[in-house]
Amino acid sequence: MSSEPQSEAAYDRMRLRQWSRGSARAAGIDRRDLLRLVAAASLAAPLVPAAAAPARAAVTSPGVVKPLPPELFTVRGTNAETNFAALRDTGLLTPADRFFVRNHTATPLIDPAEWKLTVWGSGLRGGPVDFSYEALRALPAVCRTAFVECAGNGRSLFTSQQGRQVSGTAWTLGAIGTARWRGVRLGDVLRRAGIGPNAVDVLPRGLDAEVVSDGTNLGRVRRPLPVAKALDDVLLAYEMNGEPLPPDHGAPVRLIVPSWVGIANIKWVGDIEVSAEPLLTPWNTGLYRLFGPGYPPEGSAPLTRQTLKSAFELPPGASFDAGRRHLLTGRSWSGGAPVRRVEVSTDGGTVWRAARLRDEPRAGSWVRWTADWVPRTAGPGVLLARATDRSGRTQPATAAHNTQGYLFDAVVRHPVTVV
Ligand SMILES: Nc1nc2c(c(=O)[nH]1)N[C@H]1C(S)=C(S)[C@@H](COP(=O)(O)O)O[C@H]1N2
Ligand SMILES: [Mo]
Repeated sequence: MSSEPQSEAAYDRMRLRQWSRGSARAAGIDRRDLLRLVAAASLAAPLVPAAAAPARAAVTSPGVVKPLPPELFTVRGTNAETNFAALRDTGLLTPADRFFVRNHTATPLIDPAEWKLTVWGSGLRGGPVDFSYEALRALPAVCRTAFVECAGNGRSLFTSQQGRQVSGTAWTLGAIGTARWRGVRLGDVLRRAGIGPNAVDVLPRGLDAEVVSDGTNLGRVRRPLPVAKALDDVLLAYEMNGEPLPPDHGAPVRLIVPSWVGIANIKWVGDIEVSAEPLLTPWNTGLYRLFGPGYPPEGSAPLTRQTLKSAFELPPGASFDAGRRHLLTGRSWSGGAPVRRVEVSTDGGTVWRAARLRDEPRAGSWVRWTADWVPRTAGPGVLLARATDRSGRTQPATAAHNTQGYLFDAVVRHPVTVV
């Protein structure tokens, strides 16, 4: 990979130096509003305590088009979390009917015939270039299996497992899905648009409504990508699992940024600014950085790769018959490297044994695994799964706290009942 987190951190320090000298640009937002967001992000006091927003089944969400039956989804505001138990009978790929939805506002309905993508900015050799849907589909197509996972996936575990307050959507572990994406390389489009050697940031922007947060208009959803990542493995995708993209997942065209935080995967993309100067938006300043004690006042570098997690394909509190053999199933994934090993504990974390991996581990994807279990005694129990990836990272016992609850990576204690 050409863009490691270290180089992104170094790049971000440069971007922030330029910002303080006035040479990094606040793209589409008032500079004072941006500074206010950064200040608010470092406050430990949560805007929406996860504990005050318990998991609650609902059938509709304002702004999600597809049906959200409670056996498949838990609705959280404008978002829908996949119930992990609903993945048990699915393959490696997550069917669109059970793929989580994270909407800042609402799903727009866009006619591909009316749609176009405009590429523009100071990092191009010439003026703006438009691509129709037809023109994009006529470019060489590539396919890739990749997960999309919200940076805040697992956030509620900071509260339920570690007793800490965090702000944001109270996801459990279901803000992730894996699909086979088909589209064109972003790099091909940028080269056709005439990207120049001075380009440093690439800023895709969604066509969904402007986001208003605490009375501040943040503008439309947009987050700069360093040019090195944009030219590496990023897709402009128009198909998901062999079908045209569904409305909720970005139709007609979205970005797929393998292994990176979900916010990088801009849906309903309408324009892409290619900039010769570093860009700052709410989504790489006050949001999607780590804030709190131990982090600088402006937060960590913007988040890039996802972390390491595991989940059982079981509802919370699932019940098992004592003395019978059960097949436990689950999935593990990492944005850092392919998963190498998964271990399971059925006694609260004393004894660990290897789970059987059902997939060839691949970067940017998850692996399914199984383990047998014969519970002996009736009563409450806890199941644990712990993954290690090829970079050598193993899920820790506790996750490092940050005010917005990003990148939860600790081993999750899954409650069960033996009857
Ligand atoms: N235009 C636009 N793109 C967006 C978002 C959004 O609200 N608007 N949400 C982002 C976030 S935070 C995530 S986690 C992913 C979720 O993708 P999905 O809804 O297809 O699962 O989309 C990202 N892209
Ligand atoms: Mo997200």
